[in-house]
Amino acid sequence: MRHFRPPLAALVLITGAVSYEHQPTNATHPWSERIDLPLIPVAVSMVPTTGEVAIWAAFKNDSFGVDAAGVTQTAIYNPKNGTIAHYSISHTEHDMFCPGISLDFKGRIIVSGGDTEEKTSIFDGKEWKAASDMKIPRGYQSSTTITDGRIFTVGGSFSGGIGNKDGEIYDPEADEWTLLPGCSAEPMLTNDAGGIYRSDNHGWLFAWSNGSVLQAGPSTKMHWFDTHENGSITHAGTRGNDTDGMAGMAVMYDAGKGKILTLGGAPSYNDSKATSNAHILTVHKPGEPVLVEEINNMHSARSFANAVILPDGKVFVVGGQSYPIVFTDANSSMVPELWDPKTKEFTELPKLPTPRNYHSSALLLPNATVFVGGGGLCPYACEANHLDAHIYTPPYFFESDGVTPAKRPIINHVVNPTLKIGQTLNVSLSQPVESTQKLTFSMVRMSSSTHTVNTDQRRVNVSPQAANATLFTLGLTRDAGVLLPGYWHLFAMLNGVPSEAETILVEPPMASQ
Ligand SMILES: *[C@@H]1O[C@H](CO)[C@@H](O)[C@H](O)[C@H]1NC(C)=O
Ligand SMILES: *[C@@H]1O[C@H](CO)[C@@H](O)[C@H](O)[C@H]1NC(C)=O
Ligand SMILES: *[C@@H]1O[C@H](CO)[C@@H](O)[C@H](O)[C@H]1NC(C)=O
Ligand SMILES: *[C@@H]1O[C@H](CO)[C@@H](O)[C@H](O)[C@H]1NC(C)=O
Ligand SMILES: *[C@@H]1O[C@H](CO)[C@@H](O)[C@H](O)[C@H]1NC(C)=O
Ligand SMILES: *[C@@H]1O[C@H](CO)[C@@H](O)[C@H](O)[C@H]1NC(C)=O
Ligand SMILES: *[C@@H]1O[C@H](CO)[C@@H](O)[C@H](O)[C@H]1NC(C)=O
Ligand SMILES: *[C@@H]1O[C@H](CO)[C@@H](O)[C@H](O)[C@H]1NC(C)=O
Ligand SMILES: *[C@@H]1O[C@H](CO)[C@@H](O)[C@H](O)[C@H]1NC(C)=O
Ligand SMILES: *[C@@H]1O[C@H](CO)[C@@H](O)[C@H](O)[C@H]1NC(C)=O
Ligand SMILES: CC(=O)N[C@H]1CO[C@H](CO)[C@@H](O)[C@@H]1O
Repeated sequence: MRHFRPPLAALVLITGAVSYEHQPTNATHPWSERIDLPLIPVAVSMVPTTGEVAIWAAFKNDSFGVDAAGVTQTAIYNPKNGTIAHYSISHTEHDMFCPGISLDFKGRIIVSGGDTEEKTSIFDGKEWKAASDMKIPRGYQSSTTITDGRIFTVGGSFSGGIGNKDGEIYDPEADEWTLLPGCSAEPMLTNDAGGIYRSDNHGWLFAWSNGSVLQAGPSTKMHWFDTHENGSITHAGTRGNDTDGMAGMAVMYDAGKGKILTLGGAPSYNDSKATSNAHILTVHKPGEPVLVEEINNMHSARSFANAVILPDGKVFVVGGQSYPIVFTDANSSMVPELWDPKTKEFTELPKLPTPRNYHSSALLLPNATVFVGGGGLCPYACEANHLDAHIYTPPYFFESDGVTPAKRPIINHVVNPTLKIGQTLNVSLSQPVESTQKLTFSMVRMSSSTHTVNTDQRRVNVSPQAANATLFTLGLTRDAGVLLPGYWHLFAMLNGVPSEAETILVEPPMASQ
């Protein structure tokens, strides 16, 4: 595993290795001690090629504003040994606060727009590079990698002027953005009290089969974007009786079955009452109406919260405010919840040590724990700044007494960690599986998180065929709309206890892309 060693000419290392030891946790105290960070983790992303976590804020560590020079404060966190290195990035001339983020099929982090509204930057695991400008400058847009490996984006009136933030698509191999005039942002506008400046923000985008992208929210009206030629839009139905869910959450927890869980959000971005609404969406073919099922609400109403899909398919919901007011910790929802796809019910979890609201982030780590950090980054000095994170240890790590560490399976070897769509995956475990034990596998796509948006995250259930007690063949879908190109975590689960992840690269269907 390579360590991050950027060329000194391009980056300024501010603080070097700071290391943290972690005390043991248990089911009633699942939070690590506070990890102090040199900046607010407003945006976080797995670095697929190194297993580290890239973190960034704005041109300042704890505040934002007009940044003519285009600087970004970043850090690289190594979850294996707790090392944190802090860099100031200026050579890309891109203040990457409030961007679209997507991980591509080479493990690169593609960051578009935000404070420096037209810029694109790419982190390849070693260094940040400047890429082509977008055709339409934007901030608060969402972007998603699609089936052929290109990246679609739409919306984003937070910066670069208000309105007309139609879709465009980025080819990372050609380093080229192309407008999709048929993918207007108009149909996805919410009725936000803040007007269009707010109403095209943070789209809930899900790449699906054949170059399609479902926009499942935050507007109650849902749409299909088709990215072929000049692009087109088809209405996909209304999200039941839900309200507009600005700064709510949507996660594809079972991509093989087209299942999406949508949660909370509020009719308006700021100064609005959040909901605790929960829905299951079922996606069929591109262009077809999406099936909507209203389920029992969350225990808490939440805007500016985060939802993280765990290896076992449960969804960890953390932070947010019942009455969202940006840059405050008022009305914080301090009790996280765990949603079970089998019962479709939420269970409350031990309380958060720190509020995690506007500008917080959350990310599944390769060892099946969850990074939860940030909040604040006000344009002025404020009390809601949280230059820290905690690691959450889910209940599956403990026996039923809640204290004894559960025995984790160990993936010994993956025969073919780089695979093309349609191939099988051959995996061996370190210990034979007994007939009384239940072995399952899942793949969770490596992901990124900022402003409640994580379009990279999704999960696929994988059923094993046993060759013998240690060797298994995993049959995978042929649909790149389900098994989206890019880097994935592979987890083995023995009686529900996950292994550490092995890294799998799913290459896009066409070799040229
Ligand atoms: C943490 O791991 C990285 C990568 O393996 C290594 O370069 C670094 O020196 C380690 N830091 C500490 C404090 O052990
Ligand atoms: C659980 O962990 C907390 C915090 O480390 C500790 O105070 C408590 O004693 C532990 N509980 C048990 C039953 O071990
Ligand atoms: C960011 O924090 C570091 C210390 O962690 C400090 O040296 C640096 O000056 C800060 N930079 C800005 C722009 O806030
Ligand atoms: C997982 O990694 C985090 C971050 O280093 C650490 O705090 C935690 O103890 C680890 N937990 C397990 C169960 O491996
Ligand atoms: C993919 O979408 C395009 C454009 O909508 C359509 O012409 C084509 O038939 C679709 N292909 C498949 C395999 O569905
Ligand atoms: C795409 O749009 C351009 C410019 O409006 C037009 O000339 C072209 O014919 C369109 N292509 C298709 C396939 O509709
Ligand atoms: C909307 O609410 C009505 C009345 O409560 C209910 O009958 C209907 O099933 C709901 N629609 C959805 C899609 O849940
Ligand atoms: C958010 O709402 C509060 C309460 O009305 C108001 O004081 C504040 O200025 C608003 N902030 C923004 C950025 O709209
Ligand atoms: C995986 O194992 C199956 C069954 O043993 C075999 O047919 C296949 O060739 C193997 N694939 C790879 C990539 O090793
Ligand atoms: C399973 O098969 C592999 C390949 O033939 C072999 O190396 C391994 O020892 C076998 N494991 C068991 C438990 O039989
Ligand atoms: C809707 C709601 O709960 N609003 C509360 C938010 O917090 C402020 C300050 O504590 C209260 O005054 C509101 O009632």
